[in-house]
Amino acid sequence: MKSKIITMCVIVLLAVSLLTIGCAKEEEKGRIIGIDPGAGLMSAAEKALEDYNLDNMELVEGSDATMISALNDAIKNEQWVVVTGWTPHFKFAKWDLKYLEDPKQSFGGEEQINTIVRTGLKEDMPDVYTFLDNFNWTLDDMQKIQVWNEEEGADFYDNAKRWVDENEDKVNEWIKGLEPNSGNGQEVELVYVEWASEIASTNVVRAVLQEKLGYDVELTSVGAAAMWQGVATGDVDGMVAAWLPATHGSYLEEVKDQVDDLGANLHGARIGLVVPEYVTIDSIEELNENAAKFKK
Ligand code: PBE
Repeated sequence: MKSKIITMCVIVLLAVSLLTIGCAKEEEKGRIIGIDPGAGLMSAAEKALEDYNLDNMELVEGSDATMISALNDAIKNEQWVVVTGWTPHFKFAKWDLKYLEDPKQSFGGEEQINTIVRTGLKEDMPDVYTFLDNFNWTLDDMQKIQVWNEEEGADFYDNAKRWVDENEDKVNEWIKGLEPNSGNGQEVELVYVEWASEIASTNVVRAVLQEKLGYDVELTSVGAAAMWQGVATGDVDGMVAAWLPATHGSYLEEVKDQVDDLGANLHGARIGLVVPEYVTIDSIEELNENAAKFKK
């Protein structure tokens, strides 16, 4: 009887200590600081974990804002940190950062950002359609507003109006041939996700529609899946935030027959894993063996 009890105790003790070791191991994984789970970038990062067998690393969910605050904290203390990142983004203007090389192309190659509108917009609001079809700008344009948006107390819409004022030639190209202020306060509904890049672009489009063409724009911020669904069902008029071909490729695939794809509004975008310059690895392949340096 006694020996049975002892054996039981030993088994229980062993089980508990094995569990503890297991949990501790989990906690010891290096962290890739991610963003919102609906972002295409997060699926690509999950794919990278598999493609490169990054067993010692884990992907942490958050948002653009929490990713930036983790990056900020690490840089202040010169600690190693790796985040899911993209271009255009103000973080590249603010800090010295680099993309980790991605020889397996888990994050795809060069991306473009497309404008997608609901079917029927062309007939219902031809001027809005024409402007959205014409809207296109550069990496520098978009990054510039993002930097303004980062300033203390910044107002995104004021900054968009400022950009529109300072870039008259470009804006006039987008609205060439359209009657100024002919929108008569008609409502246009745009949808976006609160990524720094899309806050910038969507507010610029809103500024042109309101200040130049006389429409009343309602902006709704949602998750990536709802953004695509909103346009596909016709609940909203459109969005300027479709990262393609890879990042939102699966979202487009689902609804491609239900939306009107107006093509690129920006070329040369990119997604990947980003580290501060002082982090002395260059490739995603090196993350696993250095996982311990990317702990919390
Ligand atoms: N992003 C910014 C988005 C698209 C725009 C790269 C975070 C994404 O991953 O879905």
